Amino acid sequence: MEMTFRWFGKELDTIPVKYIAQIPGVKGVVTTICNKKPGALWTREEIKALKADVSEAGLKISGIESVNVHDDIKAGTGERDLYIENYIRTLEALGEEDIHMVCYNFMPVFDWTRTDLARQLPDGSTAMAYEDEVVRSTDPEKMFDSIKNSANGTIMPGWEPERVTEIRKLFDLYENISGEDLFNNLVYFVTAVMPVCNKYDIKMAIHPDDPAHSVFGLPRILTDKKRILRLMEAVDDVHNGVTLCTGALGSDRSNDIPDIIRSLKGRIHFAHIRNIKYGDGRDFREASHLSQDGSFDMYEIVKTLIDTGFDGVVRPDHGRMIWGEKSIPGYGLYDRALGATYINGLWEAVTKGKRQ
Ligand SMILES: [Mn+2]
Repeated sequence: MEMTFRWFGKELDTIPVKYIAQIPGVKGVVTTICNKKPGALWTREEIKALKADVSEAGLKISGIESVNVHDDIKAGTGERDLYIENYIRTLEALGEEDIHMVCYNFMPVFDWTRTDLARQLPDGSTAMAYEDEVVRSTDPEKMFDSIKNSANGTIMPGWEPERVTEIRKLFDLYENISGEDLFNNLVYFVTAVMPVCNKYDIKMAIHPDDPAHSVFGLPRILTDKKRILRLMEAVDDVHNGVTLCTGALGSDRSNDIPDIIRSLKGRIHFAHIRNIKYGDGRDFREASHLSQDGSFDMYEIVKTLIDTGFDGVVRPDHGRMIWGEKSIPGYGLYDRALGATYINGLWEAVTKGKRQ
């Protein structure tokens, strides 16, 4: 297991990368070229510069989160082959620079959705939350506004304010796209990138949909075990793998995460480990990583990853905002560092327990 931390690069992130190097057990970062538009080509020079920023702190790039997929690929328009060609050339550049894991998602329009970026908790910390009723009673443009206004002055990756002008156009693009179309477009994309992934041993790790159900009427295709396995079988190559995001999958409370981990044995290349606390219906809020603070059995999740031989990249996922920190919501230093330390503790305990 390689414990890592997500870092949004020196221009966007509030956290200096050298602070990340001080978290016990963290060996690398998962990062991206900030301000890179989906579909744009990444050059080797840009990747080299990113690597230099990270290695200055004594860390390595353990993977890319994310190389975003252009909506023309997701919607399967006539332009998609052009953007797929750029994606292949970007993977080639990453492979040449010795980077072997790429996280991406196939969610239309939005990367992820929350209705509250700073829900006040009884101990004075704040956490992101999702309320289904709010999504049902608002529209996507209002959503952009409210996110912009509550992001602590930071730019939320995936919710860049300039995207709001494209929103209507994007919704039109998906108007006649069914879940089945979206799935077929995903298979088309994955099939097209497999040769370059095989050549450079790049493990593609698709992030499940967050939350694990449709928002604003948009199709969702990676929400449960059956649907993820369908993708694994459609392109049966180890380089076609998954980011096991406990929070995203767990947002549907009928998902049994240890069971999903077991069924994806050998195909999980990246693990996002975090905890959420269920409210009514589909509502939830994010919690500290600790089992007792949320709805998941974190020991069981870590144990199942170890039992199934998982040996990939791990990172703590979203944290609360604590100790007065102001950062990109979900991506502060302190609570995620506590999460990394807790996960490392679970990992050591399970591993040593197995030896006895
Ligand atoms: Mn995640």
